[in-house]
Amino acid sequence: MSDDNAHKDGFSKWSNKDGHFRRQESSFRSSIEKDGKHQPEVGRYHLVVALACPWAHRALIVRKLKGIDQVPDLLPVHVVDSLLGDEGWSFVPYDEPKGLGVPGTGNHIPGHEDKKRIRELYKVADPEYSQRCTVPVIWDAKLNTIVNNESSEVIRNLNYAFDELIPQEFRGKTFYPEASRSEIDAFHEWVYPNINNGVYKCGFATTQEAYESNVGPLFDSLDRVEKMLADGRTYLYADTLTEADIRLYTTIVRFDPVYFTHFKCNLRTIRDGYPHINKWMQNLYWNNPAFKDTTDFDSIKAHYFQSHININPNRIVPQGPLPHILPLN
Ligand SMILES: N[C@@H](CCC(=O)N[C@@H](CS)C(=O)NCC(=O)O)C(=O)O
Repeated sequence: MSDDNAHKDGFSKWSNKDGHFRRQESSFRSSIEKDGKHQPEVGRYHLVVALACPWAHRALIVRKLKGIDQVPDLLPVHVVDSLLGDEGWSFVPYDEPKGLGVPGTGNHIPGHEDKKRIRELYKVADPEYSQRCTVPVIWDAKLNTIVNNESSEVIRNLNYAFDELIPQEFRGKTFYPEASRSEIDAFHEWVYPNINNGVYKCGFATTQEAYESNVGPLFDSLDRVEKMLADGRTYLYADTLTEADIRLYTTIVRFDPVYFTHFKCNLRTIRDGYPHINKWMQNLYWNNPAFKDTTDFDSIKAHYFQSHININPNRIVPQGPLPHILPLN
């Protein structure tokens, strides 16, 4: 375990001695590919997510956009409980499938019905593993191991991993188009640290200095995205949906319901302060089921407000903002 993650469990221990939150490096970095260790196959792979988690949410969106959800047993989803406790994420029965292909009773990976927590699965994959046990996870049931637990790589892999097994219309479809790669990569360079992870750096800061040094760059970066979208474009790049949209969406859709209050990201809301970002988000949510069907506001709110007891000791989940996302007009 690196110094950055010296504290194993408990959200009160998420920050370093200097009060700054630092996210750990993901450990499992393989991919599903033909002729590789993890070959594409029906009935072999599983996706473990928390509906609240913005990183796991990326994978759920791409799974649906690629039509992977349309092939039974190609990549079934296992949803963990919304509460992240001291022991990490737990597997619990989840009775509302929400169009995710989630089994109605129980959520365990076949063969691992005895596992109560995600950390037990990580131990199967690597008995020496001692870092935080995060979602998303792509699980290989044949080799009994984790293929990948880094969302940015999972979503790239899903672009092509199952292309021979999914319906024809989805084959070859990519959210990382060759012609826009340098622009998309450059976008991630400032959006990941300042926005995607930036909200966490504000929320998990344990000193005034740490908070203040992150809240400015967060809103400066939102201002920058707002300017990009001011020409009325539907998508960030190339007139088409790319991973830049997907990765930004999962943070923005959580912003007003959670980050604004819970993480103290409260200089402006998206709905009142960023009309172009708001419109871009509304369009994705209301016009594309891959976004709407995978966005579970109840789970999102329950997770953040109830799990981080150092931030919200009484675990009260606020009712608003209502509606959680404004209708398109
Ligand atoms: N870099 C990872 C980050 C994933 C991550 O941090 N997930 C959080 C949930 S939002 C998690 O599972 N945390 C569990 C824990 O810290 O115990 C990715 O993008 O996949």
